[in-house]
Amino acid sequence: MNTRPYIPGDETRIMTIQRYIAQEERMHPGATGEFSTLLRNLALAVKVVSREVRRAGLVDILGKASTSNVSGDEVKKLDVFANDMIINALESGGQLCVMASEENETVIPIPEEFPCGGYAMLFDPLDGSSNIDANVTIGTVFSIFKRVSKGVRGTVEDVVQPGYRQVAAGYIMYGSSTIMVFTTGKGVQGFTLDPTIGAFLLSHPDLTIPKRGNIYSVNEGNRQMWDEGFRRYIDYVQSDDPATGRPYKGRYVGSMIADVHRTILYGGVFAYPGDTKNPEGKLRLLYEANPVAFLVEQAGGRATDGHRRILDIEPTDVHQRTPLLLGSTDDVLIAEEFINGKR
Ligand code: P6P
Repeated sequence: MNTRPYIPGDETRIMTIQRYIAQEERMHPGATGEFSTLLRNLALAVKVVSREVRRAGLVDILGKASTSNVSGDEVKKLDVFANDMIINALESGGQLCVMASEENETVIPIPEEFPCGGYAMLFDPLDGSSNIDANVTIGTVFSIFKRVSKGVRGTVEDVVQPGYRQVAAGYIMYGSSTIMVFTTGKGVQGFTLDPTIGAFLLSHPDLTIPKRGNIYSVNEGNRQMWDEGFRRYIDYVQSDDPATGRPYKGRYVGSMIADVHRTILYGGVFAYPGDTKNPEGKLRLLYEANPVAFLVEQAGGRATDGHRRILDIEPTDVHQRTPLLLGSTDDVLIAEEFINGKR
């Protein structure tokens, strides 16, 4: 398969996301094309979201939508636009039986007038939205399961599934460029949007996370509320030991997708641990931790809650939270040793 990345100047060797998905599909004789159509429709929806994010400062789409979501977070107009855009682009395609979104308290049924498909999708339409007005990188996160319910329409059972059952997951990061990074269980591919032709082009084939890095990424403002073991881990990465690349660099954007993307590219660790105020941490299991955990594992890294694999957690609620520790395998294992009192 031609996986040579798009090389600026070599305009003849581009691999678009459509071609990539079609090639993948041809490698699966039983493929129905349903999944490929779903990813293509999602790619279209996020291209529109990217356009709105890029011009948000120019049109009156910033500011508050004077509503708040199930988490009680202030919802900004761009969140609402992204949520509606994705729902409208995907509900009529016939690939999904149900959706769930961070912005919706209950699951989003497929309207009666549209066919019910074989997949369920969860998404956070605009993760990091508190950074929108500051023009800081934000992102869309998605997680896709095969349908498990047997009725006429999809149900909450189709979205409340453990992460190891995901068939695909990914994020679209609206940063200095718009990049769509996703996995279907066969490695991690990154596609960069070329706005001059409106196509996502393969730019990061087979993304692989370094076995160990020298960057740690956590909100140190929560230090006083951390468990003792995690506090000692941060002391460890901040102490001087050139042989192990310490002290590590501290990098924290406050938009999970930006911090996770950097961690996949450069290595190290990203963490949002539980603390005395939020024992389950802040991040959502189903549409934040699960998709990034699937990606990080597919890139050769590790993702746990400090004690068990994120993808093995059996969920009970669409909006449940989980502590999250992910990144280079060696770094996450060392952090777990501190958390579990072995160091
Ligand atoms: P804090 C953004 O609001 C978000 O959900 C994630 O994208 C990000 O990693 C986290 O919250 C940041 O939380 O408490 O550090 O501001």
